[in-house]
This record gives sequence, C-alpha cells and structure tokens, in this order.
Amino acid sequence: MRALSFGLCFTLALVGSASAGLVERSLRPEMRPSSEAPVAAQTAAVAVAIRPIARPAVVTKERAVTPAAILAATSNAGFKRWVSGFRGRALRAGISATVFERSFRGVQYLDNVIKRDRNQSEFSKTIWDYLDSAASDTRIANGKAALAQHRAKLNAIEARYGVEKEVVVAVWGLESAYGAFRGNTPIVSALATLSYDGRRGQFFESQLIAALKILQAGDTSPENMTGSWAGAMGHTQFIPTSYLDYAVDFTGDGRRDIWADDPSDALASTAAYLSRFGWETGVPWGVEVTLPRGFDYDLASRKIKKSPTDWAALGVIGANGKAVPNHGAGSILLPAGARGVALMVFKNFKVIERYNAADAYVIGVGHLSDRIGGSGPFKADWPREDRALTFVERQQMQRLLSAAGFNTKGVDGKVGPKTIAAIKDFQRSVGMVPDGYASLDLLKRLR
Ligand SMILES: [Ca+2]
Repeated sequence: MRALSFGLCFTLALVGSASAGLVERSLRPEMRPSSEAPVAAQTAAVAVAIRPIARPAVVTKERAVTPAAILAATSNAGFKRWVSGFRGRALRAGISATVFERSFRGVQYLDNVIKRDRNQSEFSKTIWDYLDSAASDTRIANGKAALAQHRAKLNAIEARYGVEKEVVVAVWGLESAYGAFRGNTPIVSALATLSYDGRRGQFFESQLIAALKILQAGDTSPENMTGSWAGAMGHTQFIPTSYLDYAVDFTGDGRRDIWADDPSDALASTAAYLSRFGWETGVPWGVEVTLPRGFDYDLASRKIKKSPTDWAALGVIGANGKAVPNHGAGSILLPAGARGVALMVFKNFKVIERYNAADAYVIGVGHLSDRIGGSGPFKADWPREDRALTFVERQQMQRLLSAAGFNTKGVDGKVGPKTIAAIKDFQRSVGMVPDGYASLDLLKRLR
C-alpha cells in the first residue's frame, strides 16, 4: 500500500461515544509512493493538513490574467489532451468504453493535488513528536472504543487471518483515525492529475488503470470512489493496485467495499494484507529493551538478528527487567540514538513495513496496538531537548562529514545507511557514543 499522504475532509463517525467531540488527524509519515523510496532513519515527515481539496481555478474573461491563471488554463488544455490519449491506453488495458466515459464524466485537473505532491518533504518531525500524536491519549481511547464497538467482527477477522485485532485497529487509527478521515478527493480526478503531471506519471497511471478496473468490477461507483490526494482509499487507505491484489469481501455481499461507513471489508482487507506478507500470530512487532553499559552500538542494526537468548547473553533484557521471551530472531533498533528508547524488533515489524516502510510509522502502529491492548507507555525517555534536523541542516551535516573525511557518498539530505556509517565513524573519532544518530549535537560538533 505504500505511504501516501492525505488530503481530506470528513464526518466524524464510527468511533463510539468516547470520541464525541474529539477530532483526530490522520497521521502518516510521508514517503513517496514508491518501493525504492528512501526513508530518513530517524525522522518522519507527517501530513497534517485537514482541508478539502479545492477545485481547479476556472479562468474567465472577467478575471485578471495572472501568470497562475495562464498556468491553470494551460494545464487544463493539456490535461484534456492527455485524457484523450489515456483513453486509448485504458481501453487497450481492458477498460470498456462505457466504464471509461462514466468514470471520466466530470473529471478535473486538481491543482491542489499537485501542490501536495510538491510539498511532501517540507516537514520533519522527531520520532517522539510523531509518537505523541500516533499514540495520544485520545487516539488510544478512541481505539479502545472502536475495538469495543466492533469486537465481534474484529474477533472474526482475527480468527480468519491470524492478525491480532489490536494491530488491525491500530492501522485503522493511524490511516484514517478509525474511519473519521477517509478523504474526499475524487480518486479518478486525483490519479488522472498525477498521471498527467508526469512526475512519477507511470506509477500513477498504473494506479488509475487499477482504479478503473475496480469501477468496472462494480465494487463501488465513481461518485463513491474518494480518498486521499495520492490515491489511497477507505478506512485503511489502500491504493488501487493493492486493493486489486489484496482487498477482501468480508461481509459476503459480493463487493469489496472499503469505502462504506461499515469498516468490515476494509479491516478484513488490512488483516488479509498483513497475513499475506507473513504475519506471525502471537508474536509482537517489537518490545522495549534495556541495553547494557558498554553495548557495542554496531550491533544496533536491522541487518543483525539474534535470538532473545543470544541478546540476553550480551546483556540486553526487557525494559520490564525480565528476559525477552523467545519471539524468534530480533534486531536492536534505536529510533533516536543511544539516548532514546531501545527496541528489539521481530519479523512482524517487517510485515507492517509493507504498509509503510518508515520506522516511525511501524513503531506507531506497534505501540498504538500495545496501548489499545492495555500496555503502558515506553519506559525510557526520548532526547526531547533535541529537535529534528531540517533538510538543509541534514545536507550541511553531510557536507561537513564528507569534508572531514567521512564520506556520505552524496548530499541528498537523507539519512541513509552511508550517512549513518559516516556519522558512526565521525562519532568514534571524537569519542562520542557511535550510535549513528543524526542529532543537533552532532551537527554542532561538526561545525
Ligand atoms: Ca462486502
């Protein structure tokens, strides 16, 4: 399903009495909807805009002809030509002329979709700011209420797919605030706009073809096919290709209706998706751990996997003071470096990554599911005095590291494996804890 951020409007529904009057924002770390999308190691940009998508500007004779108006008019003319060309490709892909005409009736070029696409990487949040919202008291309470309200259905979904109901509810909570923010952007217009725009046009055109296939199958109507600006739809925000491959009809009415107010099909689809990618029933996504004094921080890597017993031999125990049960091979993950929460993550962490590969998102889903299930907050503190480095600061850090002989192999503002390796080498050279964490303190040392 890949991370797709959210343009939306809403009615508050489906969330039980505990949520009365409380409006939550959907919360998803943004990354490009692409399998190769790199994700900064410790920051997650988060979409927070809650506003309806505006209609494109209509240029009239009365209106002053501003550069923006010229651009909009050009876009609309070009867009119409693009639709004509796309029609042939859609028909060759098996879409009937009738379905095409019906689906494209009233389709428009949506300026705001392009604006959202261009603005994706502007914001950075620290992991703790993200988690404060992902597992806020409100979201936890609403999750418990949603689980209570839909318990029988969630039990049936859990029984069929083997994915714990708290996890399904947590995905629901982060993707659409339990159905409150499913998005009201017309999906065909949004995907046509993004396909025409050309930046990742091929990806979006394949999504658009998939959306038309869904309409052709009769699962929903063009009017009901709404969602977020980049094509994610329904309670748990499936993009069209993921829908075609993984959505299920849990209610048995012959339609896989993830857009309905009734979340049954959407929640079952999420469970089916996680199950398909190897969810292990009864195994946690991860647990909080305590690292021993003198821990070798080179071991804190997703590439290094050991059994909880082997980690215990190195002094790594549960944050509750007990040995970590044998949940299979786990890796140590330090989302905010040595001064923050330490986690031991298991196979299900990787399964949740299939929804969204940002660490912050996966930890958000996992932690929210634990909290909905009654567990407490993390025991360790976060380095809250720190703030996230801005994009420009991350670039500066990379330039300074490379200039000091710790080559980051590029200045792209993204903290990937090469930059983390360079940070570790620099940290060792100056006697800092070599945790590879791109902190403000690190940047100050480099300056
Ligand atoms: Ca159904």
